[in-house]
Amino acid sequence: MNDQQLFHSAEERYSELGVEVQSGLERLAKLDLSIHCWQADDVGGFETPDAKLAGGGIQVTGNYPGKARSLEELRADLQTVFALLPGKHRLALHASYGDFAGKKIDRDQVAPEHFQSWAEWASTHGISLDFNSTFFSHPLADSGFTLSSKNHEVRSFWICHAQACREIGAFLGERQGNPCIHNLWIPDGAKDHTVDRFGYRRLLAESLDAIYERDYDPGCLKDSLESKLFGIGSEAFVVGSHEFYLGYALSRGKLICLDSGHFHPTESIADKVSALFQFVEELVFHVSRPMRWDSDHVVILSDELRELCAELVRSGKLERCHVGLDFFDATLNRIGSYAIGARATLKAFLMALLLPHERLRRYEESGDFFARLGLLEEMKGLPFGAVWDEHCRRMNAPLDRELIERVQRYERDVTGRRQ
Ligand code: RNT
Ligand code: ZN
Repeated sequence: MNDQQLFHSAEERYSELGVEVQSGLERLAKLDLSIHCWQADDVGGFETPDAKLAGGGIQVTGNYPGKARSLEELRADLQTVFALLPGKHRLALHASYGDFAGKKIDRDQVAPEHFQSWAEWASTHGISLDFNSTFFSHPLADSGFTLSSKNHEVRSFWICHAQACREIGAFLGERQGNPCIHNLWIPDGAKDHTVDRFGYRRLLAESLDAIYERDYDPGCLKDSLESKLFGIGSEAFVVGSHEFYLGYALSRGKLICLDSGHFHPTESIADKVSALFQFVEELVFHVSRPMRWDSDHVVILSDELRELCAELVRSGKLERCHVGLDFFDATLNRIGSYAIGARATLKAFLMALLLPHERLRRYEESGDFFARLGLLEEMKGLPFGAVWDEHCRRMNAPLDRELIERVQRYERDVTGRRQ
C-alpha cells in the first residue's frame, strides 16, 4: 500500500468507531502552539555577556555544541524549527531576548523599541508573538526574592520590569492584530522553613496589583500567572504557589498558566482542566516533561501529555486554551529537541481529536467500565501514524521518518559549524 492508501484505510478504521478523521485534521490544522524561544540557547538571552548565565531558579544542564549565540542565529534556528512543524505557530519571547544592540539595558528599562525587530521578523514570517517577563539570571534576583522581596527597592525594580513587559506585550499584540499573552513567573521562595509566608504573599499580591494597574485592550494583551510547587533553592517555600495565583487570578480576572512540571510529581495537570473550566473561560499551559523534579526535559508523546490534550478536547474549550512549550535541554541537538517536543504535542492533540468521545461517554454512563477501558486500550492500536503522516503532508511538513535527516542536515550546514 502506498501512503495515500494507508491513510484511507486508517480513516476507515477510525470511522468504524464513529471518529471522523477529516474533521479532526481540520481542527488540528487550526491549533497553534506557542513555541518557546529559550531552548535554542539554553535560556541565555541577549543581554550583555556578563548577564548570560541562567540561575535564580532556572537550571540548564549540558553543553551540546551549536547553540544560538546571536539574534541572527536564534532567528535562523527558529525558522528552521518552524519549517519542521506542521501548521502555523506562535513564538514566546522572554524579555532577556530583546534586540539591545550591544547596549546594557537593565530589566526595568526594556521597551517596545527593543522588540521592534522581533515584531518585524515575526510579521515577515507570519508568526504571532507571546511574551514573558524575565525575573531570573539577574543580580537583583540573587536573594531569591523579586516581587515579594522585603526590600522596597528590589520590589520596585521588578514591578517596573513587569510593567515594561506588559507595555511590550501590548505593542506586539496591537501590531500582530491578536492578543499577546504576557506570562509572569517569578522564582521567589526559600530553601528552608519560612515563618512569614503571609508577609511575602501579601507583598506579592501588592506588587501584582501595581503591575496590573494599567488596563490594556484585551484584544492586544492578556496576562497569565504561572505557579510552582518548589524549585532549586526554594524547596520549602514558593511564594507564587498554585493556590496563591488561583485566588489572585480569579479575583482579578487574570489567566492561570499551568506548567506540567510545577506540581507534585504524581499530580497531573490534566485533571485540573475540567475543574478550572467551571470557573474560567481560558487557560494557559506550559507543556514540559518533569523527570523526578521540574527538570524541563524535552516533551515526548507521554501518557501525561496525551491525557492533558484529551482533557482539553473533552472540556469543549480547546480553542480557548493557549498551549506553550517550556523545556530546555542542552545535552542534545536543540533544533531536534524543538521538533520532537512540538510534534509530540501536536500528535497528542491529534490523538485526542481521534478518540471516540461519545461512545466512551456512553459506556461510562451505562456503568460499563470494562468496555470503557477496553475501547481506550483498543484506540492505542489504531493506525494513528498514517493519519499523522497525512497531516504533515497536507501542511507541507516533513514526515517523522524524514525528521532525523533534516535535523542532521541543518547541524552539518549550520549549527555544527558554530564554535
Ligand atoms: C520556570 C518556569 C518558567 C520558565 C521560563 C523560562 O520554572 O517554568 O516558565 O521555564 O519562563
Ligand atoms: Zn513554565
